[in-house]
Amino acid sequence: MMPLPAPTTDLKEAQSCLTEFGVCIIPDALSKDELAQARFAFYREIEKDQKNDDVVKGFALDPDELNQRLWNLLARDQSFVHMAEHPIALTLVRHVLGWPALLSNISGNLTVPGSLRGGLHADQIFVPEPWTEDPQGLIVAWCLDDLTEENGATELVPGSHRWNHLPRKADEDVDMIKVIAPAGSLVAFESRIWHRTGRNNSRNTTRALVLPFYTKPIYRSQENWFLTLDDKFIENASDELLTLLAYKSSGLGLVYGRSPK
Ligand SMILES: O=C(O)CCC(=O)C(=O)O
Repeated sequence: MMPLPAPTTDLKEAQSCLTEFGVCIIPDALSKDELAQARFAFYREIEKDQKNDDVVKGFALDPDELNQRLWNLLARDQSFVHMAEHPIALTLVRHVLGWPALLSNISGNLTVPGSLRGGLHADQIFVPEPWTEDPQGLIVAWCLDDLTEENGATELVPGSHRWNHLPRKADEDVDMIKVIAPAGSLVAFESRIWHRTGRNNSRNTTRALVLPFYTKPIYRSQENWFLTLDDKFIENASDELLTLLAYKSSGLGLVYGRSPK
């Protein structure tokens, strides 16, 4: 079985890891201050959603409602906007997908003691098989807490991008590796990689991940940005972010033949 690649802060090496293993791990991708702000905002939003009966509970890939998803992080705090357009993330996006690319979604996933493991899947679930040799998406997981042996670290199969198809069932029996990484790390994997949320066996440790998912520009986004973001947000967005949100576009998604912005 292919091991995980060694963590690296060298972006060229990280790109090679993505090509060879389908995954790369970059420690210290967030500064201490960035991590503290994002973590504070994440747990603040978790609390808010817990008090809000309108929030959708549960998610297709999750076996129960214990672990908690946080939707549309862009609208919740600037620290998540920063992650979506972070230069390291976009360097990897350009390497794997080319440019322009789209931000399909940016959500959070919190495992809590007792939450079970998620369903095995690959993220380009919307691409009909047979898949081509090039990935259609990239997930960039930002670790806001340490990912440990016990607290539900993401589990994945390095090299499974070469299999070029989805797992046939959510509980398929395959050897998986836990991604153990300190808070502040970035774990990126391309969309053909088989993976799942780990089971949180810890006594009292939660595990927060921020999960921006990017795709090639020919796919509809998971989040409907035109409805979920307000005008003020769009007025203040950078050109790169406007491209990622399909507000700056050519060929597709036009308004009377012009880019929306
Ligand atoms: O939270 C995790 O560890 C992985 C989440 C995941 O697999 C997903 O949302 O597609």
